[in-house]
Amino acid sequence: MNLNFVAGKTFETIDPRTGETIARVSEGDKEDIDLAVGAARRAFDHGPWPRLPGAARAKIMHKFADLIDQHIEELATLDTLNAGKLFSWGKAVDIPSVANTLRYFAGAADKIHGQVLKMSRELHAYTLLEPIGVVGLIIPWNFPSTMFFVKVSPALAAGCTMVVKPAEQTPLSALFYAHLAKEAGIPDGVINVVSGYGPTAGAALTSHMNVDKVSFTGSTEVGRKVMQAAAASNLKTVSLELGGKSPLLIFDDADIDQAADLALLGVMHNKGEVCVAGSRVLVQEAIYDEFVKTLVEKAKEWVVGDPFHPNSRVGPQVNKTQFERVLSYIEHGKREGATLLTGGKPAAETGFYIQPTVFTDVKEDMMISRDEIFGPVMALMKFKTIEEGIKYANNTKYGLASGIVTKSLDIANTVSRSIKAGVVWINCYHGFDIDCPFGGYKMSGFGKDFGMEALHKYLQTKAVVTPIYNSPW
Ligand code: TXE
Repeated sequence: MNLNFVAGKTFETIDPRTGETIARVSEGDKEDIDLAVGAARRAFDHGPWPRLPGAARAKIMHKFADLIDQHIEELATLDTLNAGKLFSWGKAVDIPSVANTLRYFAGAADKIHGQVLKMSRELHAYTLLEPIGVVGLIIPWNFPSTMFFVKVSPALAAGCTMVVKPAEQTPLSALFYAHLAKEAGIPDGVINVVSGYGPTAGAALTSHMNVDKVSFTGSTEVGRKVMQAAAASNLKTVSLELGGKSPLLIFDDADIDQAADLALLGVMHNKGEVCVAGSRVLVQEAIYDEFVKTLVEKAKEWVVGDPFHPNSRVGPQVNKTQFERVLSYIEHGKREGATLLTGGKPAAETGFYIQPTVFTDVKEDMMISRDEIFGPVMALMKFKTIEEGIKYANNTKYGLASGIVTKSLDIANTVSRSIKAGVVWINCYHGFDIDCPFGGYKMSGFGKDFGMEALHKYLQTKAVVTPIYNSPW
């Protein structure tokens, strides 16, 4: 952890409950990224981490996970203070899960091996899976802890060294994790955290000649810049987890109570600041009116309030920019002719709270149906046939997630094969597990986080070939 960056500059980080500054954080820039990449390079080329037996790396990762378990309350507090996330959820789910993410990948660290190949010529060959090298990990602000470990854990297990750039809105927990990494015995230079802004520190990482891979989570616009920077520098490999406008399809045979609960969970969870938010809810016409009635009633259960309060279900948007952005989408929705069923306004005098908002009469070409809003805003649409539902669901440039609510196995199987998205949740939503690959289709990006596919993003394959029987090859 380096709290004293080269230029000695700092930036403010705020509490979205009040908009007030809670800390000043060192602002890393290009020079600091250079130093961090240099440290990671030395640790990769000469240090112990990539050379340790997998079991030894795993042991240290387990210690890291145990330390997180010992600090659950502090870490959940930091993410609540800095990102407005629900404290009860952080304490019960987010922070314990990041410790388990480390343990999951620690379990893989000593099982990384290649294959013996069945060659068609008189050659003996096998593959080695080697760590890809120095990786740049760019983290978003909506899940500061989860996304930190979704990227750091497989990279550690693979034997990579890394430079992590947390989002400028939410640097606090990442700095705490850097401290715990040291305490756990992760050798110097393996995890380098540089807090700073995207266009400076982030861009320096993506265009650095000594970084071998960048794993990015953020907006589709910046994802494009990341690829351009990689192409223009050393052709480093890139994986991108970007935005979404995910559909939840509710069919005529659905249990209406369950469907309304899932629809609200899909888009209100984490105040809608979720890349997989089920922000387009498509309901088959026979149950539409009854569904809407139930939904509006149940929306009242999504209580907006201080994220430290146990009764709150919707905290504040992360900052003023996001707050204003969401409100401006709501205004667009009204102007475009959608009907506001509930919500639509700020929910408090201070802080960045927004009422859970539901629009109906939404048309496919409206902005609120096309753009990722990243707030507690649902766009409701009606469809007639299964084919029409599938067509609406796929009418988006994104393809991150989707959901289906039905009792029919036939519908579930047919529709899940027709939707162009990286995950289909049937009769559930946000059904995440670290063992389940997660990542987008289309402009939601490529390369999976979670699951063993994530480990392979941080590995590369080398073929080793030797002749047999005095073969001339
Ligand atoms: O994202 P950015 P923003 C979407 C969501 C949100 C919108 C804007 O719709 O409303 O993006 O959010 C770093 N080179 N998502 O502007 O800028 C930045 O510092 C390298 C969806 O905050 O993409 C931060 O660490 N890095 C998303 C990270 O990128 C750069 C989560 C994300 O910030 C950079 C976040 C650059 N030129 C926003 N510019 C998801 N998929 O979950 C910025 N960054």
